[in-house]
Amino acid sequence: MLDKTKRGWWKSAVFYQIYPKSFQDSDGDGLGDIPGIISRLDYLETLGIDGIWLSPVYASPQADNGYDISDYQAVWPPFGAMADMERLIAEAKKRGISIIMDLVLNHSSDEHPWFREALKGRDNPCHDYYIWRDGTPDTPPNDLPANFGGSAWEYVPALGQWYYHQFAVKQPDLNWSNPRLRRALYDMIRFWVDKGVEGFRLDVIDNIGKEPDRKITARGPKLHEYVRELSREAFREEGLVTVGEAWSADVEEGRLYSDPSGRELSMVFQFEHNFADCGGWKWDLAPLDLPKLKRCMERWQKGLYGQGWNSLFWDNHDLPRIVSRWGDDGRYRVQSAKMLAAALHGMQGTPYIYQGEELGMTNIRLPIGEYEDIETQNAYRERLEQGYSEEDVMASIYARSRDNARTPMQWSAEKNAGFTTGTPWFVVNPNYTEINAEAALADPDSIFWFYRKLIALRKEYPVFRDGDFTLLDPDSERVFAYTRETADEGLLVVCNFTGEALPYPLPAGFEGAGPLISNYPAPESGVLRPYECFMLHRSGRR
Ligand code: TEU
Repeated sequence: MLDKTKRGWWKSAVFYQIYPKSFQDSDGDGLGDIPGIISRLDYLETLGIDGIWLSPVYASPQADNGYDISDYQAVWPPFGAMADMERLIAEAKKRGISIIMDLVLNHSSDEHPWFREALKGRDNPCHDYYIWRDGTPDTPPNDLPANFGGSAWEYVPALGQWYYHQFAVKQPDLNWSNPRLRRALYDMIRFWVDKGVEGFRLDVIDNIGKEPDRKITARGPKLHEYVRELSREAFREEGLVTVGEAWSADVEEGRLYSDPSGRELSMVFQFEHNFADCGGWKWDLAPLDLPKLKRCMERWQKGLYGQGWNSLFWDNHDLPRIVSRWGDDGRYRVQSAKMLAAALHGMQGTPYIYQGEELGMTNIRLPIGEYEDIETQNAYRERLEQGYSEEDVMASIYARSRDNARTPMQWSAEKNAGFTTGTPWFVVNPNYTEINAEAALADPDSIFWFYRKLIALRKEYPVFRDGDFTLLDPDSERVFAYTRETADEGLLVVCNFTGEALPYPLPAGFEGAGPLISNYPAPESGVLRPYECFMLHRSGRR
């Protein structure tokens, strides 16, 4: 168990993300819930993780699966009661697992009492908690688009005003320039800290300083001032871990968020690597550009070394399944899932495992009517309007829809993958009969046990946390290899990103180094087999 009284304990930690709706149902209503999570804590303890990032469980009309909050201090009843949340925090703590809650501070639901009050009139004290501009129904204040399609402005006839929403119409943006609003948010955070929550993931934190009149959405001029105040006022405890989700962050911004002085957050959660297979935005498919991915990783590894802290992740609830994306979810599913895990977990940063990633869960393909996600549905309509063919649009959705990550967790080969005894809220991937936790636990060569070993290695060898990073053979389009070095240790990570066997001479300095982990039974000198990966470890600097 990690000693969480140690400063910066989260630098040696591995977190696991739970998307509550799809994790485990306990009462047969087809929706995952908090008692269901509690029943799976032993499984997570076996995996060896140190904390859970819990996607939102707050009261919500669920227009965006809980990222539209109508009461920050209540649990959505289908997920359970406040007492269940308290039990989850306590039961997790017993197993050395911290609960990290998801804080959506950029916007609320339009069903939040603040917004309902705001609608009552311009003089209402809550009116200024949101962002309003006067106008007539036919002309929005400007042409800023919402992330989920359409205009970012919505007209309210009774007020003769438009309100700003960066995401769905039902997610009005909060006005961070109002000090009373900020205070109300800090008080709400303290409520959860007092309940024993040990950290927070901050949803789209890069948007809170927006200035819509100047068309600045992310990285507004007051962003870091706000983050520092938030940190001072709400995150006072030394041990709290705080994670800033920032799609807009480059390395320089990453350093600000995660400045080791602690004046902002513990770490940044950024997405630059996620664009290594995109023509432009996420729907524009391109083959993986491995040299681009490696250069991106190198930039972050070097840029934050000693000057900040990064999150390491392939998957989350907004991204497709990595084994389907950059691995091979057919013949080499097991090998490639392990290879991708090794490539990521060898780097500096705090790794996040998204539920089912440790089983090698895969993407799905559905008729458009069966997708649940608001972003997917809106993108489908908009891309058709923009003139893309139906076939193109569906190819993008199969590859990139957020729903790829949101199918129920596959626990066993029983009905509905053991997720629910009722009717699941969202389709279960039919491959659950083969890919499931029960089968993985029973097979010593499974992806699950490989992840467990990676997590254990990070705790055993300080080089995982401290080593500096050197990218080997940057231009190779097939192999991702790097070293990590401290004064006392050397680590070599080699990953074949292809389904072909390749000649591969061992880089100098690692002859005779001990094997730590690999996805083939025994090494074969001079070649890398399809999706082969291995890590070698050496004591002492070369
Ligand atoms: O995501 C931030 C965000 O920018 C995403 O909406 C992103 O544009 C999209 O997922 C790319 O596919 C966070 C949450 O993680 C996401 O689930 C929420 O929908 C969003 O904020 C709004 O709260």
